[in-house]
Amino acid sequence: MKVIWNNQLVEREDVKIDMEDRGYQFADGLYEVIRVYNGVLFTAKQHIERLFTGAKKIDLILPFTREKLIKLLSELIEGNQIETGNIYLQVTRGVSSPRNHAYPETECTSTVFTASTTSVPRNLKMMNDGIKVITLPDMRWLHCDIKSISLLGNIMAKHEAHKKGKDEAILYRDNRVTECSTSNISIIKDNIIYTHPDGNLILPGITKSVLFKVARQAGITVKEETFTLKELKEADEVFASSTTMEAMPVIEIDGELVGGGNCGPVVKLLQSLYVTEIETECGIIS
Ligand code: DCS
Repeated sequence: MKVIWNNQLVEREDVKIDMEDRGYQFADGLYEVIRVYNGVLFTAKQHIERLFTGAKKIDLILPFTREKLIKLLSELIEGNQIETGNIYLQVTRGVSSPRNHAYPETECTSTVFTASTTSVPRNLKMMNDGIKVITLPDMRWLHCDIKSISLLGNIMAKHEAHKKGKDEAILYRDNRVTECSTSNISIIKDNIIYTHPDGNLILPGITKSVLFKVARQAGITVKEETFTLKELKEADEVFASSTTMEAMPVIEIDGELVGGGNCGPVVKLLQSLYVTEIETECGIIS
């Protein structure tokens, strides 16, 4: 399998990362997951913009321009012949030896950039049947807007859900729902979509931004306002959203059914509007 390592397409076995890489030692780095449909990157510009915004927030100097990155990722898709799948990319701050929490002055940094692909079909069954979730206190840090590779808080929440035989964990702070361990969360009440506003407590998801754009175009009101756990459980419909999940109906929360345990009409509509967006950018998928 081909991967990108520091702006070169190489065989995966040829990658060498220093054991003192700050990504390995401190999780000092950023990542993105970008979806590929028909061999074409979907919403790549938005993902790359979020990466550049995150890099600015943590003084990370990215080793490429936006244009160069798109070119490299396209070569990677081509190299691995990916039709429907994901690109995972990450950039770390590189080596600072000996180990030292403080990062070096910007001029001395040597970032490490890697990217790989996986072929993953759209999970149509799950998008139709929906997922079951639990709720948990949001124990993560207060810079959730940064797509950091430091994901211990997220993986602990996801693992808790899996231990209970569920698919995802919805997180809350002070009784207000923030997001899920690997996705954003929105509810629908009386045909209005509610979701936590962007800010430092959630990741500004690209998928939700696409979904809200098409929802508003279709005349659906979207309110970027917080909602409580009680409002979550009393919602008409609930959906998680992410690059890999698209608009994913939530049909059970903490053992209680949502919307009678079926994907509701608003989420169904959002799913089909999302497919139209994909097809506009990447060609026909259905
Ligand atoms: N919130 C969290 C905590 C996430 O990890 C993700 C995506 C999202 C929201 C949704 O963001 P996008 O709509 O931009 O994907 N998580 C990625 C991940 O780690 N795997 O797949 C998607």
